[in-house]
Amino acid sequence: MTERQLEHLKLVVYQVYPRSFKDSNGDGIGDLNGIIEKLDYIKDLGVNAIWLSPCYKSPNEDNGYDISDYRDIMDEFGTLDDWKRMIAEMHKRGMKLIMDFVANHTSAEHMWFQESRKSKDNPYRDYYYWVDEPLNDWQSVFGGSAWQYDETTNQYYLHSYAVGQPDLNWENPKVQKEMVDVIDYWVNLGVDGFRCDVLDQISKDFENDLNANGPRLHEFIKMLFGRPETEHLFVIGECWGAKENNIKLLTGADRRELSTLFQFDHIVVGYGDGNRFNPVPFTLDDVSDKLIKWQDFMQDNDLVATLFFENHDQPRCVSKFANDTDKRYESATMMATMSFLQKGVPFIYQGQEIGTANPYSENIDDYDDIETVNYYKMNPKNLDEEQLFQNMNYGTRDASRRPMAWDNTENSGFGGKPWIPVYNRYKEINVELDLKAKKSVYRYFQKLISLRLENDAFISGKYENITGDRKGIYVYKRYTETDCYIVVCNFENETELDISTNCSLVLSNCGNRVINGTYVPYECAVYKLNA
Ligand code: TEU
Ligand code: CA
Repeated sequence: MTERQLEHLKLVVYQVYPRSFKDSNGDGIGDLNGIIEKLDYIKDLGVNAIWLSPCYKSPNEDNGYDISDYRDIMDEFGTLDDWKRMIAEMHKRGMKLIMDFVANHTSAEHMWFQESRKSKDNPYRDYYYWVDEPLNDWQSVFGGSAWQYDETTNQYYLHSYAVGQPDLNWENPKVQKEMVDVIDYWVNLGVDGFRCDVLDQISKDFENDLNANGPRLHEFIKMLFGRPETEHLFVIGECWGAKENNIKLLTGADRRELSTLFQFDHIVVGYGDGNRFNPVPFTLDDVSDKLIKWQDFMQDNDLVATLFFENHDQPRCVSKFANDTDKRYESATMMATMSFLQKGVPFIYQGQEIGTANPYSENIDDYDDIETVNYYKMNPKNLDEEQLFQNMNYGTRDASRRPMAWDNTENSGFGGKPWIPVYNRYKEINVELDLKAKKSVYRYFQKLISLRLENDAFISGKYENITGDRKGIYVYKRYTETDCYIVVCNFENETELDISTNCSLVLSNCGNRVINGTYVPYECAVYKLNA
């Protein structure tokens, strides 16, 4: 590992989805001043970096992932001056700011696209992909053909996501230059890194029918991030399609591309054919199998991994993977322990630190996510209403987008009447209550993070899976030449453990215990080997 990689392994990132975090002016929409109000809350968790989902100008067809101006702030969120105050307040507290960078597509309302669609000889025409007939049968991730007919010029344009999210044509050198300029604009304003939305899609290969990981991907990424001006950045690529060989190329320390990437094998467990609205049975062993595979691979190749179970596109992990009722505290803390003490960079999604559970609704008006609403309208498998809503509740992205529950007052302490309903269970699961609770998820996260940051075994130390052929439990080691820790994460059943070691307990979610014996459902514990 290089010095730079070791620096990155010391990061603990908290993701803020601005629309749903904190509304400071009562209009029902989270905003930048709301984030500033809560910086101490975030900081107290022990994190040292914030990934902010898009806060740029946007018509919000896909909640900010459709950008109409890369250089300005969405009106509802505030102004560029608010943003400057926000980053200054973060830096004052020793927290880095990682901005979201959406390079694959713009909003259809972006000036480039407004111009582009006007005529075939418009100077912006080749900023996007225009064709006489669809080139293939690619489907939009949000449903329907990825090719949209446009009357003005009697041609089709490509949109891998919403109709209002036309894909940029990265083969055009002008597009490359524009996007490099956007990066430099924010770097000059002091940002510390970028999380790059669906980055593997910026290079496509139409001949071989690939809408991601095309032949020029590495070249494009180097243009963005392989320059002296960008050397200091922490850059994470969202790369759904990255396979082993490509991951080595994307994140190799000597490659000047990405610091790390999000990879989703452990996340799509439970999604039949990779489809979030197609629940299939699974066990936590299926999940830990994926974690082990990627831990081994990333370590063997000297690469920095990401560690996460939640983000703004995924259900709450206690609900999807564990128990969000009587074992909610145990589930939330065990899942965190299972993930965040492994080797890599932990990412906490807002609300995960209080064990937020999925909401439930069988009313379409309670949904906002374009992917979910389209699924409902299209009902591709012709399901009856009840089954349809069951699938929606299982996979909807809205599950993580309801307003952060700060307390049990009106609107869950979020602010004005929110743009999307509050969490059904906010009176029972909110920040104020959790902080006071005997079993506080937040307090456990604090201990977990400080344990991680204060012991090099969890940073540069080696990872070793020692689960063996045991089922229903995940046991791994983190160690340096001087220290060794054993992390035990039990799943939904009681499990007997019998390991011959001499060690002492350093953290647990079910009280005092020793390493051997019966673990109760969702119990976890961390031990330090005695010298
Ligand atoms: O997501 C990429 C992506 O393909 C999936 O997460 C997707 O949201 C889909 O749900 C798979 O079922 C990124 C962003 O994280 C997401 O919020 C955006 O909607 C999307 O890109 C488009 O910008
Ligand atoms: Ca507001």
